[in-house]
Amino acid sequence: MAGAKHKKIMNFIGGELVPPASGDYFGNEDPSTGHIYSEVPDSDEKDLDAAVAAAEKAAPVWKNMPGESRAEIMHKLAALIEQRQDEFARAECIDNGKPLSLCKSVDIPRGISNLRFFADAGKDMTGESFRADKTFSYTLRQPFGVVATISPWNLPLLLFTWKLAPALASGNCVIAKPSEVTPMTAYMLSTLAEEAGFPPGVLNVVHGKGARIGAAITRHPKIPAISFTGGTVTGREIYGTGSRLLKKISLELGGKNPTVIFDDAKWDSALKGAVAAAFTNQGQICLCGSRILVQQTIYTKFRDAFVKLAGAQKVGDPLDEATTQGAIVSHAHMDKVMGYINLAREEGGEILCGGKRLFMKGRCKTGYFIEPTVIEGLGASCRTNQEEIFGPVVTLMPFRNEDEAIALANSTPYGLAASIWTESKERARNVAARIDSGIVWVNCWNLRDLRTPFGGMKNSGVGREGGFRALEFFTEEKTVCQPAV
Ligand code: TXE
Repeated sequence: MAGAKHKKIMNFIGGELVPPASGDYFGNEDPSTGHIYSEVPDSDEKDLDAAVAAAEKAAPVWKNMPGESRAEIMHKLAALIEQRQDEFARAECIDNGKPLSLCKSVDIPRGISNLRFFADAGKDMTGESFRADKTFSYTLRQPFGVVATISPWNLPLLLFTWKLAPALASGNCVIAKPSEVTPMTAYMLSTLAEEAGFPPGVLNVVHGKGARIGAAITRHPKIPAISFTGGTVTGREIYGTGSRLLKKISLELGGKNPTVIFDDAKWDSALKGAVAAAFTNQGQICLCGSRILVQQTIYTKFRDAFVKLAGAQKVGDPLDEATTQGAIVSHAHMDKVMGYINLAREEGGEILCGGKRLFMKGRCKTGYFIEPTVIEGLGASCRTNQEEIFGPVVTLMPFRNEDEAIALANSTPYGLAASIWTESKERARNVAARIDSGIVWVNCWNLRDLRTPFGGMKNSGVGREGGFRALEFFTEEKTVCQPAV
């Protein structure tokens, strides 16, 4: 139970920071110490009803505001966060356990650029026109009014804003639910909304547990569209309930992504790229490359070099700027990841490095750390190679030729991302076309142009986000038809 001395996070409803209607809170841990350091509102239907009522009231104001004015407010919010970048980065680091250096270089700057990008993109939304002998038609893209976003813990502010920004920019009022595991930076953002100029009710943040407030959002009759990022099991549940109620649902789910190394790849960049894809954010990114497929001709050499770099990762206090591997987000998640390492052993895998929970000295001695772990000797169809582990754990598998590489790459129920490393342009084109995933990186990993579509095939999701796709998701298209003159 959370103690009274901890900082209380508040919901943000109708322009006010408010406690949950029930008065109930639960504890929020710093995973690098395992200590509770703040309290999270355990919101329920009452809080959601209040948020929906506030959003409905604000909907005409926000919808009818000129796009330029909406963009100005969003830019102001981005600037306010930017002025407090260090504070946000430190808060994200403590809340999630990820290295401070990563929060400073990726999470917070990308959160800010999400707001800026969609503020501007919202102004460029256009319709189409059709002229025929007897008709002239054109389309309008109009906001739903009230929409919801549900986001996960792995990139808290980044994914919170990735959904919130297009929803707002396209003229909707939003009920945003951040992960209960990492609510802090979404809360901090909400404290700046009034100063940024958001009319009360346009942006509402309700905190709490997925099974309670998340499920309430999914079944709420006045929320016609929900954008979700999280686990595949949760996504399936939201899709089930939401689709029965004929809601529009966007799902960005898990991955089991291949990193494919051909023997003509540039050695250093392929090696470093594979390590970054494996272990960035302790492997807790849906885009991480957790299955490393290496052409047989270079397999042994690559394996040895990869294991050396994995072993050289600096696991430690996330607040230490030299740390490259921070804490795993929660005790429960650490147990899940350790469970998979044990499963890999049972399935006959050989642990080449790592494989254990790490106990730090000093401030982080009770924190949740796992050694970067590399496994070989497992077949493509075992559970270790089929299920999303979402931790600093990768497997290595050899392949002989392009066909075998593609078969292995496509051998899981997921299809989110892949990276391929080769100096042959023809091979890159060929393989990219045949891999079943929403994005294929060639000789790079995790580079993003925010205008491009983003999402997964198979169990990795439904629909595409990014650029105009996200703005389209949050709007209804209307055709206006009149006699041609
Ligand atoms: O995510 P959840 P969890 C994967 C990863 C991880 C697994 C489970 O493999 O081990 O998912 O993680 C809200 N109705 N990813 O359990 O539960 C929840 O409160 C409505 C992949 O932490 O999917 C949070 O805000 N909402 C991933 C959000 O859903 C519900 C990122 C995500 O939580 C709900 C995170 C419900 N019934 C985990 N239950 C990625 N693709 O980036 C939960 N939520």
